Amino acid sequence: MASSEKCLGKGSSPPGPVPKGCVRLYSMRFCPFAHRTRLVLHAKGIKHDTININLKDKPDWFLEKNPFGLVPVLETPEGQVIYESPITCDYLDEVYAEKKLLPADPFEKAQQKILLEQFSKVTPYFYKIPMARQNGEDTSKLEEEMKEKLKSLNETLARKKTKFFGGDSITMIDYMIWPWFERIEIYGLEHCMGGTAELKKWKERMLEDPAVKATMFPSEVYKGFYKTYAEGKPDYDYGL
Ligand code: GSH
Repeated sequence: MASSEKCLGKGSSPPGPVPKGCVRLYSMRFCPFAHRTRLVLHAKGIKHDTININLKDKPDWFLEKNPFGLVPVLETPEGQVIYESPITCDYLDEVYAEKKLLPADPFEKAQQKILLEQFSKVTPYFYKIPMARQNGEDTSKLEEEMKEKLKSLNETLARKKTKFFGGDSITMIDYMIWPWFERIEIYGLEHCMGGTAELKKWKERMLEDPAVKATMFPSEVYKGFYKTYAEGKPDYDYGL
C-alpha cells in the first residue's frame, strides 16, 4: 500500500503505481481544498489511497504531476492526473456513479456552480484576517466585509427554504464550502457568522454527516497545526 500519513518531501522516492480499482489522492492533512476531495471520496465510498505532501519542500515527482504545485491531486491506475479541487470532485462524481452528489438537471447544476463562485469570494478572508491580525493591523474593515458576504450566503439559504444548499439532503455544494466552516473557530472568525441563523443551522446539520465526521480533526490538532503554520514552520504531520 502506498498510503503515507506522514508527508513526503524533496528527495523522497516516488510512490509506486496506483493499484487497480483504486484512486490516489495527493493531499496535505490540513488543506481545506484537499478536504473537499476527501469529503467526496468518503461520501461516495470510493476506494483510495492517500499520499501527503510536504508543501514547504515539495518532491520533484509531485511537481511533475501538478505543475501548479498544489494539492489536491488525483491519480488513476492508468496514470491520469486531475487537479484543482472542484475539478477533482466533479471528476469523482462523474466516474463513480454511486450516490451522485451533483444534480443531473443542468439548471440546478449551474446554480451550484454560481454558489461556488459566490463562496470563493469568502475564502480569501480566512487567510487575510488572521495574517493582518498577526501583523498587528486593524482588521475591522475586513471583518465587516466578511460578515456581509456570510450574510448574503445566509440569505441565499433562507430563500431556498431547504436544509442544505442544494435541497433537503447534502449535495456537492455543501461539501465544497464545508471545510472553511469546520475551521472558522480555529481562525478566530466565528463572530463573523453573527446574524446568519440559517447558516448556523446548516453548520449543525453538516456536523451530523458521516463524511464530515470521518474527515475532521479534533480542534486541539487543528489548533496545534495552525500555531506551527502561523510561526512559518507548518508541521504537516502534527498529531501523528
Ligand atoms: N485552486 C486550488 C484548488 O482548488 O485545488 C487551490 C489549492 C491550494 O491552494 N492548496 C494549497 C497548496 O497546495 C494547500 S491548502 N499550497 C501549496 C503552495 O501554495 O505552494
